[in-house]
Amino acid sequence: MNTTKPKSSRITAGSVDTEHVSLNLLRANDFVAQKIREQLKDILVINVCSSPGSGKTTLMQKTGELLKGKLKMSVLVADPETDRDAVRMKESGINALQIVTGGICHIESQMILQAIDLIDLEGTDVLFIENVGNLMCPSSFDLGEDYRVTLISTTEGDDKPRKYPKMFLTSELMLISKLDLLPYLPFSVEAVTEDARTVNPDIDVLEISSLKDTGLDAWIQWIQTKLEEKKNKNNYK
Ligand SMILES: Nc1nc2c(ncn2[C@@H]2O[C@H](COP(=O)(O)OP(=O)(O)OP(=O)(O)O)[C@@H](O)[C@H]2O)c(=O)[nH]1
Ligand SMILES: [Mg+2]
Repeated sequence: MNTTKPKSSRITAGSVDTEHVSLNLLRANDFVAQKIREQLKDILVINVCSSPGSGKTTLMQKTGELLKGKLKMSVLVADPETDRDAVRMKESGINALQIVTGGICHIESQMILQAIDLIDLEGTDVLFIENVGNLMCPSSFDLGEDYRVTLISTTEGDDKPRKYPKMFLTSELMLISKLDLLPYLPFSVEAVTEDARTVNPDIDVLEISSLKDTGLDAWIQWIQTKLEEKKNKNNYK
């Protein structure tokens, strides 16, 4: 797989590659994303995506609890309306800033560029960006993140990765969330994993339940490993 292309112009089977006959419409977004990457070179940046309600904010709250005393996390969270998610995170003691997109169905890099000037990132080790709940539009927008993590909850059905391939093609990790509901649903962990790996053979997969604290140790370990790798890479530069 060609992983050198910007995520905005990676295509999946069934798409038409118009690269040689049209402009890259997201070039300005990619340019700003690169600026963010340079500005946040000492912070691990993780773009958290999913359908509405798959458990992103609940996972952020749990992650804050589990990282307490180990790493400092901050969150930029976007929703079309309301500051409910930032309020929930602040109530959990997390440094969070709400981006209200005013109806826009995804985050663009210029929103993050402005938001990082408004949030205090002093001492932050990991910056999470909770994207707008949507498996389609956010997939095209590079936000200057190091990693993209997509949640797929057991209530959504196990057939989604190939229906919404770009999200999974551009993610490094798929979190199968709400695992506690598995006994009540016709959802196969094997089927969803196979579907995702058909689109992206390299995608990591973890199974979690934020409600029942299942699989969260592996998630925290994944974050810590990626942070260590980024720090080591910076030291060798
Ligand atoms: N059973 C179960 N429910 C969960 C779990 N995680 C989250 N939920 C519930 O799922 C609902 C949506 O959770 P949120 O964390 O708000 O989901 P979200 O992805 O942030 O939602 P949006 O920001 O609106 O896209 C809430 O009622 C949560 O309590 C889980 O592990 N198990
Ligand atoms: Mg949320």
